[in-house]
Amino acid sequence: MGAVMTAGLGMAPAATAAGHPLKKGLKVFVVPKNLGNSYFTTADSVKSGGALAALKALGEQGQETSGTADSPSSQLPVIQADLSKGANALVISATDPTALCPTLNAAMKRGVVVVTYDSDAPACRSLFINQASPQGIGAVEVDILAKELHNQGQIAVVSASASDTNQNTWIGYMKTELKKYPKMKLVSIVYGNDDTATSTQVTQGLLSRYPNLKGIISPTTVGIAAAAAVLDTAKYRGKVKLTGLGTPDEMKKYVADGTVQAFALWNPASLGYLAAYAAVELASHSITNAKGQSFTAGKLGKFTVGAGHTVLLGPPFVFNKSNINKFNF
Ligand code: RAM
Repeated sequence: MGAVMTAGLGMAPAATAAGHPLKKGLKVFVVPKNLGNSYFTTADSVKSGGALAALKALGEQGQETSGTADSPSSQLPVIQADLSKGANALVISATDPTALCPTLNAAMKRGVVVVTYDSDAPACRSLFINQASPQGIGAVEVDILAKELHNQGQIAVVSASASDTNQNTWIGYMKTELKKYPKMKLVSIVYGNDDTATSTQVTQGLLSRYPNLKGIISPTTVGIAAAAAVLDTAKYRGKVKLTGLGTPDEMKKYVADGTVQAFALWNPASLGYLAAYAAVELASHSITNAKGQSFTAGKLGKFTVGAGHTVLLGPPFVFNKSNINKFNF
């Protein structure tokens, strides 16, 4: 991978002392789309070196909270409960670009810091910590599939929920990238709601509705693992190609047996760690959310706020059988 910091997977530069006086003891709630998704467990937990590890190292009171479903109706009451517990900062993967905004904007007016990570709510946060460029994420998935399909055939998308900001943004860029491949036809987009059973059902539905389907892109770690399990049979293995965004641990088996050749992701723990640092920097008034502001995120090194009040982790990384066994998350 070289020395380039590939979405947090490469060698991190040594920590540099930024010298900002960061506040300690802040109540910081980390709110993934939902609980029970191993991607977010890695992004958030102390054990993996995610958001709660950064908060612990900084001397903050960090806690992960969310609902059980990937939906604003499940996530919003938890955010409201966090606020009533006196949250100083929230780090949120938004299940909807706007539904959380009345609550989050009211909280920001009272001085609560809101940082989004993974999935954005642009109208109601100070900073978005973006895992990788959305154009890059959309394009890499289409390009992997195009190569495997020799640029032709019917394809479909198995997404997360219909309201998730991140998947919808990436699907938009997939459509742009597909213009390069006029013989590849996107016939359907279905939603598994980041729930394994639903993702399994919608994948099976696609296969029965489109007997000529040649490829599936699933830009969600839950969706791709469920779709891979469906395709891992003699009937479909290698015949219906699958790519998207997955965790190496959940995909190793399917790469080993040929159900999947390649897929992409970033380091979720680095994403959570960076988001936690950004939230503490803002809550300590060490930085503002203005373009050009910079801060040191511990072991990950220095980051600078870019256009649209976003901080970028790095480019996505492509996993395949030659490298997947080097990763454990
Ligand atoms: C799932 C979630 C998450 C997304 C990853 C790729 O775990 O939908 O938001 O970033 O997939």
